[in-house]
Amino acid sequence: MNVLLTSFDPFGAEVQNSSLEILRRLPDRLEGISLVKEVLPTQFVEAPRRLQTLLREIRPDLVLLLGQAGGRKQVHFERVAINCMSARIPDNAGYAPQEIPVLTDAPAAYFTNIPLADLVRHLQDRWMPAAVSNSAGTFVCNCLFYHAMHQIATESLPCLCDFVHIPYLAGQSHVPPNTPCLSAESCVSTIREAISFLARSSE
Ligand code: PCA
Repeated sequence: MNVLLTSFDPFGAEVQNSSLEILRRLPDRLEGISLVKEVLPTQFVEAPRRLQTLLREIRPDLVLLLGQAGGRKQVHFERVAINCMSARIPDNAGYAPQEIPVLTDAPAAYFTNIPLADLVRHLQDRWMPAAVSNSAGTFVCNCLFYHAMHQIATESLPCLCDFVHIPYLAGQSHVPPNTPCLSAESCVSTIREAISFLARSSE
């Protein structure tokens, strides 16, 4: 079984990205499963381009795309990727699309193909800080998620895929006061358990 995990580099005025911190703390092997870890640039054009190549080369059975969502309180497993880009700030290439589709002549949205509710219930039963999110936003994370689901659909790839938003981490630099955050340890445990659960569910 092959698992691909991606994270993003810091963006905007930030010097850290919680998704990158979590990716670094995850092992290369987990219960006999090999984890391929890749850091993608926070760029609308370049990140999906790199992911497209990775999906073709690695042919993963499971892809978890990790990104930071500062201000959220839990690890959020995203339900849906929408065909819209609208950036509040420029990406790391200076590009800030406004109200344009990710792809023309493509569906309005794609749902994740993981067993979302079962996964989140499983994690919550173990007191892990997990929840379903119904919006991945309209910035680079949603764009990457949309491209991944579109490729899986159009190339009929046998691959489970979801986007996971990680809150700020305790001790992360430049976090505004009174902003929710989680410990890196609890985020890592949540992602590890999610990988184990999804690996079992895809057998
Ligand atoms: N979070 C941003 C893009 C990169 C990241 O880590 C987002 O939620 O779109």
